[in-house]
Amino acid sequence: MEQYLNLCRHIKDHGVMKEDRTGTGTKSLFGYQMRFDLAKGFPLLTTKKIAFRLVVSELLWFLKGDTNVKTLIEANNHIWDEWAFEKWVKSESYEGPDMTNFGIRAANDPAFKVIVDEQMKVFCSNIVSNDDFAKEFGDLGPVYGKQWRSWPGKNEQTIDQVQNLIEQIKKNPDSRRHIITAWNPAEVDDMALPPCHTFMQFYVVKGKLSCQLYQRSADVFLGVPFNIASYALLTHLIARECNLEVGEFVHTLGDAHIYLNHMEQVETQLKRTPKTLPTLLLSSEKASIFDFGLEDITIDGYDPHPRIKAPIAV
Ligand code: THF
Repeated sequence: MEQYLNLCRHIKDHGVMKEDRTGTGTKSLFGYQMRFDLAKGFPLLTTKKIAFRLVVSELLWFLKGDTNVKTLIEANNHIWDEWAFEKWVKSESYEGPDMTNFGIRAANDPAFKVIVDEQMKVFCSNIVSNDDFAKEFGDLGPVYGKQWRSWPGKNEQTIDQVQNLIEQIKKNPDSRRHIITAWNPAEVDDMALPPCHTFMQFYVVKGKLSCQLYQRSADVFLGVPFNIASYALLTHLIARECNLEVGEFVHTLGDAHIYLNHMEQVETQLKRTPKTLPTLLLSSEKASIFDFGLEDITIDGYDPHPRIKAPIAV
């Protein structure tokens, strides 16, 4: 995973200070590309520990067309909580302490973070125990799952981009139209967060399936290691379903940034030496990519350096 460390170094050396929506501040640059040969091991970062089960449960959540955080929270995956929580604390139903700009305030004020964490616990337990609450506040709007599996088309019909993609790869591998887009301009304003990984294209040559992702906004320390693993996994799953070997994952970034409150963590990581990449194991029992469960996807030989904590920008 030298590619990832090179990206960090490149932003450190050539990035420009840039303000952002979250108020955290970033060092940023525009346009960068990494390539991962998936035959050479599964690209799960080894210079810090990544919780692979969170990558898997998030991808399966997208693939099932789900947009409600209830499913993730029940799988003990909390990486999307903040965006649903934000809807709740801005609503009439919320009666707790003032949560205006809770993300940036919690990052700067440990006492306030304790209060946010308390309210977040209340939120998560309401989501799990109360179906009406989960329907109203757990849904993130028409985010990835909706656009991937049921993009609103003509005459009330919906388009299943993932199913269509698989069919087309099988029927017409040489096609230059193997595309899935999550960026739906008509619906972006209704999403809790507009998609960061916006557009992907698949490519088949010599029996190998490659995938390129265009990511408009890349949180290099927290998000990018997840995003690499997620799309590498998706490529493996689709290749398996189409009887192809895996080729490359090409990761193209738009605004590639390191949040200023992640700089120290990035430095720590740059001092570490990458280890051997793990291997992905997929169950051979499931016929369709849509039937895969958490237990069907595992990683073998993953021996990373320890976890490095960092606050998420909301
Ligand atoms: N917002 C921001 N600011 N960055 C992102 O990377 C991001 N995402 C998704 C949506 N909004 C985003 C969410 N993806 C973590 C990882 C991925 C996320 C969100 C959060 C995270 O906090 N990871 C911790 C571990 C968390 C845990 O163990 O629960 C880590 O240390 O890796 C980009 O798609």
